[in-house]
Amino acid sequence: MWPCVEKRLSQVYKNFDLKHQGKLGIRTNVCNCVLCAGENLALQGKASQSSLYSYLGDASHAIDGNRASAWTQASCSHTGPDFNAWWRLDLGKTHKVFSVTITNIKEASSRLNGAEIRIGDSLENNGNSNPRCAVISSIPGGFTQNFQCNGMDGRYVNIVIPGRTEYLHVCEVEVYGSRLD
Ligand SMILES: [Ca+2]
Repeated sequence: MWPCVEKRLSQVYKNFDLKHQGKLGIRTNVCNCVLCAGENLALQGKASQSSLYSYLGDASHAIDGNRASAWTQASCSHTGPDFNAWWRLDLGKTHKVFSVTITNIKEASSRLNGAEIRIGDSLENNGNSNPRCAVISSIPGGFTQNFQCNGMDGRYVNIVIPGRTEYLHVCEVEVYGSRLD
């Protein structure tokens, strides 16, 4: 079902068993860590957002493979001041998502505080009603943070700032997971 992950897991089991035979508890931790890995699915997806602040903030800039985090580098997405502002990644088909990595903008980084990562197959409410992977409490300006989603199934990965009017900008969104087929 997940050939890439299974291959990686079997290799870790093999390597780890050679060094630590019988220490199953530690082995489990190693496997959990490996489940975070995989290819960045976002690079093959399509991005959209609730509105466009300026051409410098196109939604696709959050999946251009570049974590550059200064606004003038034109590698961040940027909506206008929307109520429930959102950014959405369409993976084309349902995937199993293990983690999402987000790079925050250098300037005005606190705008992302309280944003939610939502993953699922529905476009109801622009995808913002899909199951929640995580709430972003805060990411310092220019920094990157990883959020574990533990194998949530979904075609859409949303970032939404619920309940207030705010600009939403993200400089890179990386989605690690596996295809389901
Ligand atoms: Ca970028």
